[in-house]
Amino acid sequence: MKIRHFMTMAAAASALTALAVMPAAADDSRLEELKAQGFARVAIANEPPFTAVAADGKVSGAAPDVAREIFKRLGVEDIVASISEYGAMIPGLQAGRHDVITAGLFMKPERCAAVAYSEPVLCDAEAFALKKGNPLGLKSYKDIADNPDARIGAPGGGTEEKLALEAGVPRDRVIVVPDGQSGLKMLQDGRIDVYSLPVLSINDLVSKANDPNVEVVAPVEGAPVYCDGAAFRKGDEALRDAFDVELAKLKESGDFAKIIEPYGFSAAAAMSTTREKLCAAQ
Ligand code: 6CS
Repeated sequence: MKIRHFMTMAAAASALTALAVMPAAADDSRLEELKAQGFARVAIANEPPFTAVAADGKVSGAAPDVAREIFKRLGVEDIVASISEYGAMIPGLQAGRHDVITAGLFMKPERCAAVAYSEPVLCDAEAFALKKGNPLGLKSYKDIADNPDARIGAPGGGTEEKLALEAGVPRDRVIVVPDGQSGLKMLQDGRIDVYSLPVLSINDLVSKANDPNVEVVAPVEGAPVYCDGAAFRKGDEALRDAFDVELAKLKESGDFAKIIEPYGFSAAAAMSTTREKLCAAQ
């Protein structure tokens, strides 16, 4: 075998060996698709301060603002939001109607099984909006279950609906409410006795309502503090991982706090926990 030929064979063998041990390049095809698309389609609920859509269509809120900044750093120019009920967000993501959910969709084991969450972004406890003086003495979801007259309003497919049902509130006393304004109106009209959302959402709603007959109970006794993450489709883990790299840089640099704390969220709360812990919590 001529030396030259031998070297070629040897070179080919060593190249094949090198390829065999080289980690497969992360599949960044989805990110390349979004870059080419020029925007990421995000699902939101329009529940300030987590997410908000102004009369002129401008999208804001802590979750979209974090996502917009991260996607920009990834080379995806902008985000385009569509409003969805919480219960429809994951099916919409799985059906390809959204590229990511950035809505304060709290991490819970059953959701963690259905989507690929980023690391934590927004954390909050739960709250009640109810009649001034809290005439039924409602401080927990169990209090609502124990009072046969108490009706609770909560988002369809949302965490508060699930907490009420798990506390034993019968289905016919858990009223699905599409949005904050409807929930407030139903409370004011006496069609529900308590409306439940996360603390910052209830505080935003009640402070804007400026109604002396409505008061807030927060935090709801016995209810956990939840954190959301950006929720990606299973299979888009490479895109999620790229998002997480930029999220970690944002947290490290202090820019994360600059985005979310003016909305009332705590950067320290999100940075004190992890997706692994939140997805494992029972
Ligand atoms: O993740 C959820 O289900 C809850 N998250 C927010 C931000 N509002 C209500 C909803 O039920």
